[in-house]
Amino acid sequence: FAEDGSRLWLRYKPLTGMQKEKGNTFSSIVKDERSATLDIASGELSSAWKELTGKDISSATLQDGSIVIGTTKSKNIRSLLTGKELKDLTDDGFIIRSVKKGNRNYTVITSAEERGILYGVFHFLRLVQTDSFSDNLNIVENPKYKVRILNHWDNLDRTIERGYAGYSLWKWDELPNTLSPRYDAYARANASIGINATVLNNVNATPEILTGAYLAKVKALADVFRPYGLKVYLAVNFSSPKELGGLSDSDPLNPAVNKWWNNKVKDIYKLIPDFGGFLVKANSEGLPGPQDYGRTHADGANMLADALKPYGGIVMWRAFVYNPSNEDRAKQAYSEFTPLDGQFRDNVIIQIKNGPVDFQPREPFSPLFGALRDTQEMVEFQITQEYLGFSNHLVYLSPMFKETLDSDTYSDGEGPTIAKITDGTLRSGKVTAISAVANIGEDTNWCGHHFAQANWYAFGRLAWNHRLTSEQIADEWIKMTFSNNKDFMNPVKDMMLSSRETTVDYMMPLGLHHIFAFGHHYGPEPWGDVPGARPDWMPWYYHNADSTGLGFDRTMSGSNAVSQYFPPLNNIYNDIALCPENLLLWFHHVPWDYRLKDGKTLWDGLCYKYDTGVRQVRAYQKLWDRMEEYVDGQRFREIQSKLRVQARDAVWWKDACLLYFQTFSKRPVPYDIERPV
Ligand code: GCW
Repeated sequence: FAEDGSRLWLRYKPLTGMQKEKGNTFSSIVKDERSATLDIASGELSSAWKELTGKDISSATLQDGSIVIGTTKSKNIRSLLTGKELKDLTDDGFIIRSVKKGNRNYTVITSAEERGILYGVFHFLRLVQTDSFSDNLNIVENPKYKVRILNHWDNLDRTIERGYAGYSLWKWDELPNTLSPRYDAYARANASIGINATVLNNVNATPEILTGAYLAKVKALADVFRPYGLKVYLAVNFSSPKELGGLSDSDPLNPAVNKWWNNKVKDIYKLIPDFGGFLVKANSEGLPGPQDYGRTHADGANMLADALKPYGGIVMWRAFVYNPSNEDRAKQAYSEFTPLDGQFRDNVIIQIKNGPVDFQPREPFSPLFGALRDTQEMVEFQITQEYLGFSNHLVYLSPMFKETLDSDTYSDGEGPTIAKITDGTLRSGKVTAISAVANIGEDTNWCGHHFAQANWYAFGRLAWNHRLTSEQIADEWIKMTFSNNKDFMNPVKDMMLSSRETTVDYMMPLGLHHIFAFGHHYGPEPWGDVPGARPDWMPWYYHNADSTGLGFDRTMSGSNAVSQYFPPLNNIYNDIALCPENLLLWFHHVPWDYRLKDGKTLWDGLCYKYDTGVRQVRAYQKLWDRMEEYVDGQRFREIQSKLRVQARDAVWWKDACLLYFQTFSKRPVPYDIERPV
């Protein structure tokens, strides 16, 4: 086995004992349809089986022990499963079933769509990898979201905005003629976790991506990805008609602009008949958009949607908009988008970051979720750890993703969680989607940190089924990626599951946010101030430390951001006694002597939180040191050295933040925590 992490979770360790005996009962892979996707599915099965059991099962004869794969139209499948059984399938869903016919046993893997067969095959292999397969399987799985999409913030010069795993995988200069083997490997990894869509380029998009030369490169990638069920989407710059087409403007109500987009879209579909659509960041952080011409987000999105409509394409229009103004940044997206509710076409979906500010270690959910009643909404998560220690810190993000998905918005009384609002359970949208900013780059291990692979994995698994628990996902991932030895599994799982809270503790506990160093967002800089710069990019804007206390007053007597939440949340967040303590400083400016629930003052509580974070990382180091015997040397050492960096950084965060805030609190650090130096 490669020890460099390049194989991700797709490791097929030789089976032993009972498992091996079970593995040996599978005898051949049978399919009666022909396609590139089916070839990938059967190829994966046979090469996996070779590694798992040493046995060649590539023969295609139908016999006892055959694995029969095919779409629901396949003759074999029709002879083994009834039409009624197949009716349970939707979209890319699959059935894996052990079927007895005569005195033969078969394992059937089927789906209405070809790509669903791939998902079924990978699911089946996952069962084998995690010790949970048998000859008595009866599984029906349908995905919760139709579009499960990665957003790459990859620039055309191969740098990646907020990317910490090397340069972009896309070698634009070599495309379309030379195809890196990693394009296949990337598509295969996504297929293994059900991801079926990808935006190749940065949302801070350059018009150049829509030139003929680049579209030919995009087509080459789309051709590689297609058999893996992975559809290509592009981020587009709203000014493209003007910048690229030489038009006098890019006004969405200008017929010449409409025509330009219609032609461009037509050209794209000529090259890529299954092209997915556009992702747009408009009128945000200096990017152009419809407001430049006095038009609305709906005008802009609808123009693109109309161009894409005849081909089945969609527009993912981002709600990440804010400007320097007197209005609290956390309120702006809601203020801008709620008046437009109901005005978007049915192939537009509004892509909303999980929180109202920007991927902070902890934010409340964005109040836009549930507030747009007649507009389709999707979540944007960030897998790349822009605000979570880059690829140096071990932070398992599934608990954070689930915190958002499981949040009750109370949009219609109790119950409408963000998962239910976005997956079509409560609102019957045509499009359902979920997205995340990728953490993937050219690094051999794909993600920079071996444990960061778990976050790519977790996003895919949750996009498929958001009901999975973070623990289940960690469990699968550890078994597949490292070992299923309990003495390794259990402690490592505990470390993963607590790691996000640990990071919140040593970076920004109690609802603190955005006190990062300006620009790169790696370390702490709560004191940061750039004279003349935008206030909403300065840490003091968010922490508001002064001699009376700490935190952003978003109550009714402050910015009143609380009013954007449905009752009872607005009242809960507004009331310092009811506000969840982990969001206290998000919603309140709290006196230094305010008593927290455990009786400590705010100042002391803050000190202990930072200290807990540091202690936890040190505990992770000790825990990992004990794991040497279960892991290959290379990954063991690389993780060990990353944990060393994380521990150093945690101390840095604690010392920097406490020393700085102490200049306002003027209180001593409690005697039993490590003194800041
Ligand atoms: O938080 C900001 C990031 C930018 C990013 C932006 C966005 C792609 O710091 O790098 O730009 O969010 O999401 O558009």
